[in-house]
Amino acid sequence: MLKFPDDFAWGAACSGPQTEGRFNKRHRNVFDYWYDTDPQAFYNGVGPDTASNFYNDYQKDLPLMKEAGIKHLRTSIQWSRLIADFETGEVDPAGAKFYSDLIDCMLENGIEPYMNLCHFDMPYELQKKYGGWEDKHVGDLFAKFADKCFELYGDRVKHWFTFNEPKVIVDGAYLYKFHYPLKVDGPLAVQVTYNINLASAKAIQKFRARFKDDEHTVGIILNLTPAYPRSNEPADLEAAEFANLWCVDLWLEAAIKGTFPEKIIKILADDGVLWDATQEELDLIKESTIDLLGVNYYQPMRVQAPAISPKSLQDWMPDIHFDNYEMPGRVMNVDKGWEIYPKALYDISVNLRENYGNFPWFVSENGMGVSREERFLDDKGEVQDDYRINFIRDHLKWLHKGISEGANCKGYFLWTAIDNWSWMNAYRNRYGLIRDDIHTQKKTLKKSAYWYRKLSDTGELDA
Ligand code: BGP
Repeated sequence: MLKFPDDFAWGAACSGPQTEGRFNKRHRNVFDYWYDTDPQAFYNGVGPDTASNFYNDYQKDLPLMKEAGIKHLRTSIQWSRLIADFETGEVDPAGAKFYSDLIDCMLENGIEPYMNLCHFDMPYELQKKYGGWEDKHVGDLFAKFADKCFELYGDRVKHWFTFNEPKVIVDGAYLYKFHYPLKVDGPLAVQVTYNINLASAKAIQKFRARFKDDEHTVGIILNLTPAYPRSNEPADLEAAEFANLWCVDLWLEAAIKGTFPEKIIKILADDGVLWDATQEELDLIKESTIDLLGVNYYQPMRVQAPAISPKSLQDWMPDIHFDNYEMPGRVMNVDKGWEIYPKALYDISVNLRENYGNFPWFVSENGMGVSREERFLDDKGEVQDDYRINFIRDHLKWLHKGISEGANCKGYFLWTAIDNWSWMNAYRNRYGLIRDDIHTQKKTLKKSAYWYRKLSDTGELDA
């Protein structure tokens, strides 16, 4: 039996665009627009229209989450739902009321809200008019939206986050074509990387102006996928060093220390693709650091030296510095094609302890997506998801080891509470403690929900 600290936060994470459905929304985000114009780009042609119907169902869903032991819930406020006019920041009354009622309902159910402000969901209008994060002005508009959220809900929401996995916006929208606007433009990806960090700092500046107490915290949620080299050959080590700098440390250092790693600045400058930045902006980033870090972790990166290839500096892509490789013998989640490597959570805890002043953090996403989960329904209609229980247990064992060695980890939020819609996978990968039968819209606790409830009630892991 492993015991977690008494004040350890047990929770789950989800997001507005993946759960609410498009009901009563004033504006479209980029995914809504993309789905309207090309539904077949989405798995089985299923888009975000209904999602888990959380907009209509939250009063029933939250008590179910409570039953599953979820005491903290991270979701997001959709910019395209809350705001009527993006330039002025004027709110849409129905959107404002929805989030207010939702927060009240969470609190009534004893679930503490953690609110995130961007879960990949750029309003389409801003993408069209400015190119979204390509234009620094959109960062000013984002800060205006953030400030509106702080003003409206800061009395009840104490923990705020500017972005979820901003690196995925860069990867999906500007490098590898899995998020709208589906561009492949390395130098632009570098600029967007900077612009998002700047936008986060601008939102944090608004937060600091509004909240002077110790109770409110602001943070960012980063997907930390540590890169492990294929071998100890210098070229492989160099590839892993670049991958860690570009994918992990660039974001971590900007958020925690307000600076960018000198090594990555040098590499980008040598490659001729360093972002455009002013001293004033860099000063703002320096003074607008976070209080609490959210760490999403699903799988590691396995990297090797890049193959000699026609990739040239003219077409700059981060890939000129590293290639991914498939490590023989790695443990795979067959359904998802993702590697399962729980020890990385421990490695992350060591990195944060040794290189980031033991900065406070929590696991803001970790979970297992399984397809065709109806395979595991028993005759009472309960999903027997022992694989999920094992997955969580294995990750928590390593996390516990990190904590026992001094890691400043404050909690564990599972992805996710109720099966939800996702960008490319729609409803293929089921992650929830609660099953959503999308045909009948019936929601039922899975076996893992009862197990998670016991864990969160006692803080004891049956390891
Ligand atoms: C993370 C995202 C989540 C969620 C999860 C699972 O990167 O923050 O929004 O979707 O991945 O991904 P998927 O549902 O595509 O399997």
